Amino acid sequence: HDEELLIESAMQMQQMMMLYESGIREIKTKLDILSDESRISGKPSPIDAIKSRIKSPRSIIGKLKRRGFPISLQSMIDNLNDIGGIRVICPFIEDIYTVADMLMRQDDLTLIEKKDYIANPKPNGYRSLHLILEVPIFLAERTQPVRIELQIRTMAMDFWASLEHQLRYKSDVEIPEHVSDDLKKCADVIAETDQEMQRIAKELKVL
Ligand code: 0O2
Repeated sequence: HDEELLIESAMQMQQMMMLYESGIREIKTKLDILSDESRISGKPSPIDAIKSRIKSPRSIIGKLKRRGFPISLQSMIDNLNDIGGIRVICPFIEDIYTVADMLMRQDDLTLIEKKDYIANPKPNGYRSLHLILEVPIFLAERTQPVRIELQIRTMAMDFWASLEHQLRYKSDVEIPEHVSDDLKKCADVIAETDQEMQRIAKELKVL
């Protein structure tokens, strides 16, 4: 009996992961098509790179526990929006909104939530546009909607966020206040550089 229960829950987990992988594939294909379209028309692509990941079972359970949600498959689907995540890296700030608008115009995608940490950066200096998108997955006998978290940011924003994330997780000690201030200053310098690069691109009529 134990064996059957174990197989049953392993299969449910496998099916859930398959759904999130399919959701990522669907949205990545849409992004690839938009990128190819620009390339073919001779315009610079608003997309520099696309990364994706499925949250590991350990971090899924950690997040459910931290937020006080039940630990079950249904609870994961209902309460977490970032089991499947895609990160889109753009050359310029304006490209971020171009990509977001292009996706939001596609009528099989539903925008569940939008957080603009570029217009409203986090107090620590974090900048990115976050979208939670719902995409339908067509299975043999039913259609299952799946939520995917999209983080869209410039190369410069990605540089800061990746290093800040590493520093935060690798450091054994609590980050002292003067170090947080230094990191915030770096984020602000990077944001100014992003603006300046965009101005230059416009002057050269590349954007
Ligand atoms: P990981 O390891 O990247 O997966 P929600 O996830 O929507 O329920 P929240 O926190 O309101 O909850 O979502 P939000 O603000 O949209 O941020 C979620 C993700 O954005 C994080 O996922 C990070 O990837 C990224 N992020 C948010 N703030 C920061 C920040 O200050 N620095 C960096 N480097 N990344 C940030 P996770 O699950 O926290 O982590």
